[in-house]
Amino acid sequence: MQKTKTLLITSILILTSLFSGCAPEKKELYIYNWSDYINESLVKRFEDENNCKIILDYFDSNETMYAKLKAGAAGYDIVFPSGYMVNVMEKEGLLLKLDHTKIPNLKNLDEKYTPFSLDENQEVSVPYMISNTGIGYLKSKAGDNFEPSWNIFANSKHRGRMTMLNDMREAIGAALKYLGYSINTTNIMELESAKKVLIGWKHNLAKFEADQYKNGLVSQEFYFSQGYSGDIYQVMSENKDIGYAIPKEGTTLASDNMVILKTAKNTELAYKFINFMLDGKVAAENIEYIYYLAPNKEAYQYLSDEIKGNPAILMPDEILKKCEAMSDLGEKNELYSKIWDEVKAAK
Ligand code: SPD
Repeated sequence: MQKTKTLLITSILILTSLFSGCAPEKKELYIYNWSDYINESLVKRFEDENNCKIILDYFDSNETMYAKLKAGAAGYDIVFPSGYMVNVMEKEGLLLKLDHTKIPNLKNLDEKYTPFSLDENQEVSVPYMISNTGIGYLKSKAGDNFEPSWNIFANSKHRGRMTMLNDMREAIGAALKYLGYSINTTNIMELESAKKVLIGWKHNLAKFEADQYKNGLVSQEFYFSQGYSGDIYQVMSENKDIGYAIPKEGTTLASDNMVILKTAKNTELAYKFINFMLDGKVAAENIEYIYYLAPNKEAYQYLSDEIKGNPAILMPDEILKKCEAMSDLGEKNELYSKIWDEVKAAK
């Protein structure tokens, strides 16, 4: 009788603790990424396989993300900066030095693209996606003889119907490319010329914006938008009139990367997540969904013909030659910030 009573009390205690919130809580992983930059079914799969919860937060430029972290935003485990921003964050001591034994799928990385990441040996970052920047446009507005050039933004006929990225390196970079200069120049004369061009273009823009512009193309509010390759391809199925082109003057190439912050609370889970994203099949599913290129040799065999034949994703050499990767300009970065402030303030 005593035994039955003890068993009953123990069972009641177990049940009470389960329903009173004492059950072990799920581990959490906080990820800070660009918007529309991950296949969320993969996030769900990782959560299920690892019995954890992923909390996603989004940014629209490297500078916004960096400013938020510097202003004290804590709690993120994994962040997705572009190559030049990895350098900046590394110099500031924000990044965890990576233990490669915890990321065996690093072997899948495609060495053709790893130099673009600027951290070629993955000391603090792992390449995630390669993208280029171009012009998303409405074919019906561009006409049959459209010759893609950054100078489309000088065309006052489309005033108020065009946007450029709210991203200082991308917007100034477009003006520099138009003038035939490097997107990494620190030459004051070249930067001043680019500023004048960009202010001229600004008069015809609806706005500088880096997130919703693609929906403006779908709704036909915007006719021409400077945009990221995959973002434009993501919305093409919603409006067949949308095209994407790389301007004849050339453009920027970005390698966005996964990093673990030194302040991360759950580094083990962060390593697991990075390794998961580097799995060949997972990377292929991600590419198919977001239309960017994961530089992953194992993934290519699983890609559809549509993706394989898309020159904005698996870029042929003649397109790659037109692209330039952004460097970290160190203290000279200030030159760009100053020009960007002047462009923003210009009437
Ligand atoms: N929606 C995701 C866009 C990310 C593209 N890469 C950003 C590169 C910035 N130079």
